[in-house]
Amino acid sequence: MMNVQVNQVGYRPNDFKTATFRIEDTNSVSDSVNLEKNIDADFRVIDVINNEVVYEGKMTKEVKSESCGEINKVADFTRVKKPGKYVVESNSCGRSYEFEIREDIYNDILKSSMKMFYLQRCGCSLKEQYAGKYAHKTCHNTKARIYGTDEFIDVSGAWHDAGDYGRYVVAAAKSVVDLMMAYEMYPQVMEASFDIEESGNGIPDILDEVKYELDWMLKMQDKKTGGVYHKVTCKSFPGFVMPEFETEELIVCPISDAATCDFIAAMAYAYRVYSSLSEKYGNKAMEYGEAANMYMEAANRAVAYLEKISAGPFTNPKDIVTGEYGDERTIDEYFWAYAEMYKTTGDKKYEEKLKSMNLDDVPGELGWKEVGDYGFYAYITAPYTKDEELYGKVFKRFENETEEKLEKYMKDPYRGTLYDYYYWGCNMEIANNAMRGILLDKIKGTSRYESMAQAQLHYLLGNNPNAKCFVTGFGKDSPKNPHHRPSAAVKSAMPGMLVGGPEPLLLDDVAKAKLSGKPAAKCYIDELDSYSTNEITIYWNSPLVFLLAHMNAER
Ligand code: G3I
Ligand code: 9MR
Ligand code: ZN
Repeated sequence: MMNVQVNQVGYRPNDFKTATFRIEDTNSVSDSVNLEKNIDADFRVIDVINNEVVYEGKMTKEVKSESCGEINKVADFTRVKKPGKYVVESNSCGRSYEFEIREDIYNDILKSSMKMFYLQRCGCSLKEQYAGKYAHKTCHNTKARIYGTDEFIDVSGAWHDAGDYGRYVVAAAKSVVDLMMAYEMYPQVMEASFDIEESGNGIPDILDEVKYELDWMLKMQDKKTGGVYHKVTCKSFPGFVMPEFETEELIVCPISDAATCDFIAAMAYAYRVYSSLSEKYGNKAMEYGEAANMYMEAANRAVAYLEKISAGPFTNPKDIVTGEYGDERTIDEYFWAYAEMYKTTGDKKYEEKLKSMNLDDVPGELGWKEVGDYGFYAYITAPYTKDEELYGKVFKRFENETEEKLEKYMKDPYRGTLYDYYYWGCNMEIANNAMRGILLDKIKGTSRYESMAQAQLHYLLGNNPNAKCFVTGFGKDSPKNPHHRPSAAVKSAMPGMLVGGPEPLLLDDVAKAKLSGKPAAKCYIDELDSYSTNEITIYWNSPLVFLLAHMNAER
């Protein structure tokens, strides 16, 4: 393995840039034989085209990282700004991969990570013109049985969740909201086409893509009660086939609180975005305005449901083994739902509901399971008068959580924000932490978290202890065998997908067999069957899109 890690894709000229040198691998004798401790104090950046040293600098002191099982030094080369091709090197660690500095370095990866959503579309056929080798016939378009009944409903549409073909409401909610946030914060960047069927219709592709998911979510709402079904999948996972070959009966699982709350949050959010489009894009946007009204009505009906009924937390019915997305504690989902309703309507009744919750019981996070930070952000940015006490508390929570990440960032030699907290899908946490910093900076008008945010992208794209660019199809060494059925079926990794990353609990057979004894941050393996480390999901890509939009914005 290389001993010098950088962002393998590269940097924009004005980005913060650091490289991480592995001075010693405390976990493996064989990897550290030629590394004499303390030899390196200096590093160089070399222009590989002219073979010229363009920068020399001093590394930091040694940093010991338990979770990586390494002793590292960090080299800052932010001052190298000239577009070109470079490597970073030191006497004893050798060279990094070659990387580029270029103004538009993140254009392709942003497009590709956005195109991923189109390629995950369900309930339609994907044409070769847009999908290349991932084209497929119409999938999952038969009516689905409502669990335990003889009633069948149409729930076609959505994006396939992940490496499997399930469609889950809580996962959908996070994804659409991240993408809408990216569009709202970086409209110029996110108006770019990513070459889908709707391209050229005068409306940004991202809005058509998100609408595809939102319109499916509408179908997941029970017409009678307004409650929202948790998920639709078959009873179990299929083999590694293209989606149209998963033909078992589709089953809609029961309504849950979490799905209903997340649905409200996403729909209330979508109303704000889609109702205002005709101001920007004129008559072309008429039908989006009509959709917006449907989203708002749907949100209201779901609120009415929650006011009458509590469906409680979801657990898989006994004969269904697909992703559970279970959650015992849903106070954060309630907080998010009512905060978005408040932000959209200004109706004080929603603020009253927020005030009645004990904030200490509301977990933060920007996940599928813990969603409090979305609620905090919505309340903080709601354009209405706010209860001073509640506002103060919410703001503190959001700020404290971001500060905790900043501390971890400063301690971690790879400049990630996990430090010692690695779990299934933790690459999402990396992207989320960048997002949280960016949002807080925006609220406060500061740039305190900017270097942390940028470093999270550099981590994901190669500056990490696994020396991997975790996005398929990019960088010098990216996953070739993601746990993703279409990729496996056509024997080629679909590009633009962020894999989950290290999971030290070793939760699949490959991980158990091949990762045992590794330090936490290195419990990752690029094998098809390692679903706990090498799967992909829509809600890991969505914060990546947000971060890439930020990186591409005018700076
Ligand atoms: O909530 C706890 C937290 O309190 C604790 O600190 C942390 C540390 O281990 O764990 C947290 O729970 C984790 C949970 O995700 C929430 O992040 C569990 O350990 C972890 O095992 C669980 O993994 C989930 C996995 O399904 C298994 O349930 C992933 O987040 C989730 O992304 C994944 O989702 C699957 C779907 O079920 C099916 N489709 C594919 C998708 C991706 O693998
Ligand atoms: O492919 C499934 C993946 O999407 C899930 O995240 C994972 C955990 O629920 O399960 C995968 O399916 C495997 C199943 O759990 C066990 N048998 C092998 C399946 C494919 O590897
Ligand atoms: Zn499908």
